[in-house]
Amino acid sequence: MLDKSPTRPAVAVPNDLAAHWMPFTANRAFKKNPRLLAGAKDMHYFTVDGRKIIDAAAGMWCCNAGHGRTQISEAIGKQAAALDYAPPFQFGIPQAFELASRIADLAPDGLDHVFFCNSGSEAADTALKIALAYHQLGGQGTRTRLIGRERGYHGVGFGGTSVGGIVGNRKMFGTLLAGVDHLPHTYDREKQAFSKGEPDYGAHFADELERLVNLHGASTIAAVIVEPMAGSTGVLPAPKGYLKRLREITAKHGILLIFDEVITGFGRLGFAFAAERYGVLPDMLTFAKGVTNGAAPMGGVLVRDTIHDAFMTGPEHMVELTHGYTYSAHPLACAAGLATLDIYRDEKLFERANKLEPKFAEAVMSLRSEPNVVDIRTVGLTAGIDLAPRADAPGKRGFDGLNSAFHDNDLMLRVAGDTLALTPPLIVTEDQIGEIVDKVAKVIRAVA
Ligand code: PXG
Repeated sequence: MLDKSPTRPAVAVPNDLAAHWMPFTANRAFKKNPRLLAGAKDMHYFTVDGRKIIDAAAGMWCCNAGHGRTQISEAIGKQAAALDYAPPFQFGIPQAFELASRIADLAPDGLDHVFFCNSGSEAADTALKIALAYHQLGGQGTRTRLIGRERGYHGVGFGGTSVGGIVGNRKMFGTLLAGVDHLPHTYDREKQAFSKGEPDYGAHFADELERLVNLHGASTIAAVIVEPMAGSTGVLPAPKGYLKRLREITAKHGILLIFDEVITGFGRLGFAFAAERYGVLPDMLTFAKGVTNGAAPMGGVLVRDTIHDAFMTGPEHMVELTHGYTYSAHPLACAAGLATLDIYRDEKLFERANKLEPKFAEAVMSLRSEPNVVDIRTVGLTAGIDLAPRADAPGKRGFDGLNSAFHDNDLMLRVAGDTLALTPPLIVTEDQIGEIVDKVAKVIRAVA
């Protein structure tokens, strides 16, 4: 029962979990056996009952500089005291311009403009809308079709859900956007199992775009959106040469290419953005999560000059893009973002991730002989470990792994179905990688 008593005393632990309908959570199971967090510092979370949990998930792919960074919390506090909120439509704050310039500096040359929003979902929808509007402005208004990819995740807005390729996220929500199609995903276990980094096999999956062009006609297609490394569906790195080929085909047909770098941005693959790792320049690039180290909600879209400039025509008193959010470039998020980028720069965290990649890959690959492990993929400071599903209940072994990790092994990891995902903060040490891998081995045995 929901306790609405006004006299209820403030307590550290809630006495009723009913009111909060939790997102992407097995609510009933959680509320029977909660995983409640009270604090965090560096590589660890603290539970409400005082246990110290090593964070192998960077929160949820967010906290690349680790937790409790005072530089960030102080910047947020100062900003809240100085200017709590400013309207982002027709007004601006200096910090928003500074942050946009610094993000553009980190991005490959050509991606020079930033449109801010508050999440990865909003970033995906924003990029898709910019693509449609751009083609309309250029006299190519027939280009309305959007292409995503199977096993892709672009958040939960109607746009992102439509181009997304996860059946469980799509099937309850009706017809979604019209005129969307999907590339095949790039995973083939038989040919790619236990690959470190980008698998050798699979560049040809990009050629499927030619098939969609032949089917629909290039003049109907606005944009293709892909994650350079599919994160949510279990860490699927792009095969070698795949993204280059996708770039060639999109360019040939006048189709915009959008990289969703909500996970891969800000160092996860050892570079500021995966676009740099792969030497491929997309037309737009979405980011979120790591931009503020998770300390304040923020997302955004990096946009190529040619696209941005196409909007900067018409009467100067007119709004060029009728899109934006009340909290676009929120002062607290901008302050958090600036402090976060300082830390990434001063501690050279992207380079650190790059250097640690081979050691991380080797350590995680040592799990291949553990029970039920059918594949392991690693790239950057990220790994996906596929466990064979229980015959009667797909996803149960993974879910049991999440619980075993948290309750019995003082470990936080991500789970996607029966895949365990590791994506620790980039401050992780080699010893801590060893500790995480040891704990994961115990979890895998516990759910055998
Ligand atoms: N794009 C990508 C590539 C993402 O990974 C989003 C968009 C949406 O971001 P927001 O901020 O709207 O949630 C994401 C989010 C997981 C997991 O366990 C991954 C995400 C979210 C929740 C869980 O893999 N990614």
